[in-house]
Amino acid sequence: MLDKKITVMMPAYNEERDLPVLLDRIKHALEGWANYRILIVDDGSRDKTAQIVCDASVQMPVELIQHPRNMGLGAAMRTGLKAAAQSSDIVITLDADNSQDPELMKSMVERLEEGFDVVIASRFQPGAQEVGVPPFRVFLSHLSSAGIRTIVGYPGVRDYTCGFRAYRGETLRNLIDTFGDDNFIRENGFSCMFELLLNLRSIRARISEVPLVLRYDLKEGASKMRILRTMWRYVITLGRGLLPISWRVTSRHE
Ligand SMILES: Nc1nc2c(ncn2[C@@H]2O[C@H](COP(=O)(O)OP(=O)(O)O)[C@@H](O)[C@H]2O)c(=O)[nH]1
Ligand SMILES: [Mg+2]
Repeated sequence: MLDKKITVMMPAYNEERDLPVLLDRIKHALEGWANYRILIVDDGSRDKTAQIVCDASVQMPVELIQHPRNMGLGAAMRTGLKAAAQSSDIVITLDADNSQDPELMKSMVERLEEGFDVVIASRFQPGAQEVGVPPFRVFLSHLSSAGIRTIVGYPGVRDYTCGFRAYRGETLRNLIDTFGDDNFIRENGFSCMFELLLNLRSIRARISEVPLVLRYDLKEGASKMRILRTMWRYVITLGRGLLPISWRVTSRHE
C-alpha cells in the first residue's frame, strides 16, 4: 500500500491537550506501511494548537492550514477536504481529540481496497464500544442515528455522524466537482458530517463500516459540540438532502 498517497486530515479547535499524544499515535500507526502526510486545519484556536503542529513538523510530515478566525467545523472540513483531495489517493479524517484510535486506519484502508469509496469507523457495528461518553450524549446519538437510518437508509451505513472516515480521493474529487467548491459542504456546524453523507449518496458512493471503540475517556479537552443546535441542523440537513441534486448546488452557506 506504499504506492498510495494517504492524507490524514484533522479539523482542530483548541486541541493543545490531546493533539501531541495523538500525533505520536498516528505516526506509530502509519509508519512502515503508509506513504502519508497529516494536514491540520486550525480554525482560530486560542491555545497552542498551531505551535504544537509547527513543532511536530520537524519529526513528521504534518502541515498546518489556518483560518484567521473560528468559522466552524464545517468550514474547516471544507478547507481541509479540498486541500487533501487534490493530490491524495486516500483521505482519512478523524477528530483531533485522541478519542478515535489511529490503529484502525489500516483496516479502513484495506476495506477501501475491497472496492468501497468510503469507510466509516462506526459506533453501531458489532464489536463497537463507547467508553466514557456522557449517558445523555449516548442517548441522543443513538436516537438521532436510529431516526436517520430509518428515513435515509443508505446501504452499508449505520453511523451517519461520526467524523472518523476513509475516503477514496477520486470520490472526493467527484463530489467537489458535482456540488461545487463551496457547496459540497454548506453546514458550518457538526451537521456537516451528516450532510457529506447525503451528498455522497447523490453520487452513489459505495460505503462500508468497521467497528469503532470510541475512547471518550482519553479526551482531555472539552467537547465543542452545541448539542441542541446540532440536532436542529440535522433536521434541516435531512430536509435539504431529500431535495433533487439540482436544488442543492446553489452558492449559499448556513
Ligand atoms: N477547525 C475546527 N475544528 C473544530 C471546531 N469545532 C470542533 N472542531 C474539531 O472537530 C472535532 C470534533 O469535535 P469534538 O469537540 O471532539 O466533538 P465530540 O468528540 O463529538 O465531542 C475535534 O477535532 C475538534 O477539534 C471548529 O469550530 N473548527
Ligand atoms: Mg471528538
